[in-house]
Amino acid sequence: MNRLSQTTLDRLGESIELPPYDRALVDVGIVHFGVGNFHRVHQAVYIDRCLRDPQARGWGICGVELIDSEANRAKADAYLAQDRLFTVTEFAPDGSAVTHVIGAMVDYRHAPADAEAVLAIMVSPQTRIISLTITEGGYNIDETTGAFDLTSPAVAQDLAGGATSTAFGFIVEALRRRRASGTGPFTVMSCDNLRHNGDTARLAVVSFAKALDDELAAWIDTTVTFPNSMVDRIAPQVPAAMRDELNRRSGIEDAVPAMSESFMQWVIEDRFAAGRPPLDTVGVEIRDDVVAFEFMKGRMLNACHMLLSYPGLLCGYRIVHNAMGDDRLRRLLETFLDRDVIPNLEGPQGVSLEAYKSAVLERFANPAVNDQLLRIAHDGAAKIPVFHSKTIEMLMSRDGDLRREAYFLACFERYLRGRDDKGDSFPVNEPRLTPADHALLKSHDPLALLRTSPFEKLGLADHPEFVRLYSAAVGMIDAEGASRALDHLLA
Ligand code: CS2
Repeated sequence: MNRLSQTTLDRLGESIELPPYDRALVDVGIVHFGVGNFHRVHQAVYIDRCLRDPQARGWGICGVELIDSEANRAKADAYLAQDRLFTVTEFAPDGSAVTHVIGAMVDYRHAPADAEAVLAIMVSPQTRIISLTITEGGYNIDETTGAFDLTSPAVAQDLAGGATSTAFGFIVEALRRRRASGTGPFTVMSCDNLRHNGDTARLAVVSFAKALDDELAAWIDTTVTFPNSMVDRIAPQVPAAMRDELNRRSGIEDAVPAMSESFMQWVIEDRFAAGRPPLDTVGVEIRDDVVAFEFMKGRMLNACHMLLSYPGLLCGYRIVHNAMGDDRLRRLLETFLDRDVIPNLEGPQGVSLEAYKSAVLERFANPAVNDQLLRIAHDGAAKIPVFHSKTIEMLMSRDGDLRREAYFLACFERYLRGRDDKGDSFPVNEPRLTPADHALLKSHDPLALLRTSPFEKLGLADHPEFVRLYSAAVGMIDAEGASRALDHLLA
């Protein structure tokens, strides 16, 4: 097996797609925070394609990881040892797979060890975009007030001095220096899967700056741009066994291989303060109506992912396509889309929601991707309100059929106990739930979940019909299991 590095590239097998450009000629134009699987199979792949255009060689990526953990230090060492190259293996629904070596990341910094160097790169006039995949919770927005939370420990620490443990600290300090030196603004491009990701990034960055310097905040607000975007590609986790399997398949020894489905999509507003790579030439859709795409994806794809994961886990499944192979779960998703979502959703112009639905279900059923239900289930208390609240709200206001949403939340409540119908256990990871929420969940209140902080504002506990359906679903799951409860729901 060939160890991945710049010097071994010409020895890799013929079936491997290599970067067809000279990486030595590529300069950093984008500093990216959060080099996780999703970034590597999405933005990095699109930029890799852009770099084939000789005019676009100024758009290489400098990856930055903020969190100081052993895993991240190991990752930094791995990237260094393999010249910041990594493989992405894409699996099509027919089982065929292609491995690409992605060359777009030409620099990589582990911020805790290298903060000044990161700032120096961000301040360079060559750097024109700062992009982010720092997760939904990473924007530090207080769910109740909708405001940026200045009191969270990392933010408070950055505000107190140094400003180099959060992305906001780095961005605002870099902008302060750029303004002082007359270098001018850059674009802040969020690639996280949240509603109005650009507006959210603006809120976070401008609020952080305001807490330090009003004038700087006003300058940022008027000169920096924050395009909204819809990003989409399923990127499963890569546990050690899968890593070995990917390497065996490619014949390349990559310490950090990534994998994905073959599908990918990126729709973004054309708001770039200092230019952009030729994204439109590599399949990125540049449009003004990004919000319509966000809603479609969130309420259909992500909502269905969640709707598959909790009932699926309780029924004993762990892998997405296996759960999709259960005709009842597939029907649950289809009925949910047909009856609860599509009639209450306006899609983007020129896009058929029916076709989108079929594509989503086909993607979930792709047996080569092996995506994990637990990956999707993770942080449900934060994600469910984002992806399901609009549908619930609309069903409530139109006297719609709330049975599927009630069953879904009942399954989520039972999932929190970490045991499936057969008594097998699984890990539960819910960082959004507070100690008070956990105390409530342990109480004897049958509607405890509906009263926890993430769900409270949906008003579910005050809706008699929802309460009736939810209580019945919980009772049925307790008595006969989630699988039998699903039979009843579909009958
Ligand atoms: C998943 C997403 O974590 C989740 O909730 O639904 O990660 C999903 O795979 C991506 O949004 C696909 O683009």
